[in-house]
Amino acid sequence: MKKLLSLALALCLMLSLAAMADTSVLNTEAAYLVVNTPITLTLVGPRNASQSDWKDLKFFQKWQEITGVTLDITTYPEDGWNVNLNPIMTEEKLPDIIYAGNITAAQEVDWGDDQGALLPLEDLIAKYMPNLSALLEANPVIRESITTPDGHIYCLPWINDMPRDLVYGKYWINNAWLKNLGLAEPTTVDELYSVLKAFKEQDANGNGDANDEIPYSGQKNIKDFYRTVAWWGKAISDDNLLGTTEDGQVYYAPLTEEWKSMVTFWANAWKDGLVDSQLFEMDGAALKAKGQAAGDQTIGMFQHAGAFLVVPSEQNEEYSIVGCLVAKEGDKPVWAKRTGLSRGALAIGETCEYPEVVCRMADWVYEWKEYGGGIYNMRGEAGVDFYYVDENGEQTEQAKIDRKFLVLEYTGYDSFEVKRAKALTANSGSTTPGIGGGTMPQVIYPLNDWINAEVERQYVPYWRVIYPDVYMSAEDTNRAADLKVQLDYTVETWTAQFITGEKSVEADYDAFLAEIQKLGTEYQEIYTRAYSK
Ligand SMILES: [Ca+2]
Repeated sequence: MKKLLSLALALCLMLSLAAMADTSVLNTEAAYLVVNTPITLTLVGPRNASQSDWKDLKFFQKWQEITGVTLDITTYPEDGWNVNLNPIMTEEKLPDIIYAGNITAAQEVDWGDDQGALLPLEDLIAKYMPNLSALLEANPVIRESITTPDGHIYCLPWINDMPRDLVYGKYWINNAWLKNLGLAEPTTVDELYSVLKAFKEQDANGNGDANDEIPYSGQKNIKDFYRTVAWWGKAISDDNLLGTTEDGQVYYAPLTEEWKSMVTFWANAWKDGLVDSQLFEMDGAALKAKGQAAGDQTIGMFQHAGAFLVVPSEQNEEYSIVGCLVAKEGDKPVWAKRTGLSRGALAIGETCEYPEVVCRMADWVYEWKEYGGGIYNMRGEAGVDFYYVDENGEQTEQAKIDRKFLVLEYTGYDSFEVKRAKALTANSGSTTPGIGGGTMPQVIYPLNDWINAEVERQYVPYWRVIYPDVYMSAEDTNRAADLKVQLDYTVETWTAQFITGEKSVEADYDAFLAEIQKLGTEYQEIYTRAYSK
């Protein structure tokens, strides 16, 4: 027993010595200054053509200043970046930091799990990155989405938590017309159908002409139709038309019965004149021209990021988001949520001598309140590149404390985005590590407040990450990409033809299913395999 105890003591001593040795360069006391003795780290990344030399950007200068680390920065043109990166990753001495490198999931698996050229970061994150750790703790789906099949994290992500950016589509309906006609907001697909019919038949804009209303308009974007399959319970990711049921079954939506319901709904709406007959010839500019045409408003409903991007600004709040409809009362509403992640934003080469220092440095950009790194990465320096203001746009002392809204300062530049790229940060044009979005102080822009409020009201209560970011083998990645090209084309062609009546849902739907059955099933199987890993 005594022997065991002393062994345990000796082990403890060894462990604490190891921990001390491990952190001898790292200053764990200071918030900013992370090294006790000056060190130099190499950093490589792809420079976007819009950006100045990275060494001249304020972010990199500040990063070095507050950490005491000198960065030896080498950038390559973004075009052809991989041609440069691939040989770099086979060198004996790897770069310490690969920054904004768009490292793909397949590269992570290859260079991380298979070749060991990238350093596994999960233990370092737990130990040295309290800000990122807190985010991963609060959002397990982020951790899942950045963990490779072998259970390692090789790359830090960019995390966008702005709710309005996390939904794929926003369907705006004219609430002034609803009021004019004494109609309630629709909650089922049948109610929506009745509303659209009333818009068409009952002079919804009240100008005495019962024929100038377009119940549903839009631009030529087939996904605006696809996405509404969520109203029948099968929400999808825009990118691959995949989703998961609550018990974790992966589906490729065009193979489901709900897809047929969605197609039937819009085919009927088209036949009844409820959909803009010019929709498939219109681009975004044409839709906007229609929404902003002089005279009475003629559009009842449309899909867009914000109503004011189509209709005049003063009508912005006359359009509400159509809620997560259900096929029949009592069904559970669902809407697809993005993970908000861009993976592959920062990795550490396996030969890096000071990975704990890199992690401590990188943790700066996952927080903005105490240390300001998250906002510095996006907006530059408070009081110089932007000013905190109250909700009225006034610079007050209280606004500096509240840090809710800001105005941007870009004197001498065409826009703040140009200033970001030329003077401030690689975050303009590149996917850097860090956070952006909902928890950050907002650029004051009242028109967006309405979008935010409506997204909170109509989508947030029902949304779910419908298909997370996954890792696949190179073979599966290639096969899935091939299948996607064929499936996307076939599904789009048939769906558009069903909607516009060129093909009959009753007579031709089985032929459509037969055409996608084999490839669609294989596609679904690949993603089921990736999801269950
Ligand atoms: Ca009218």
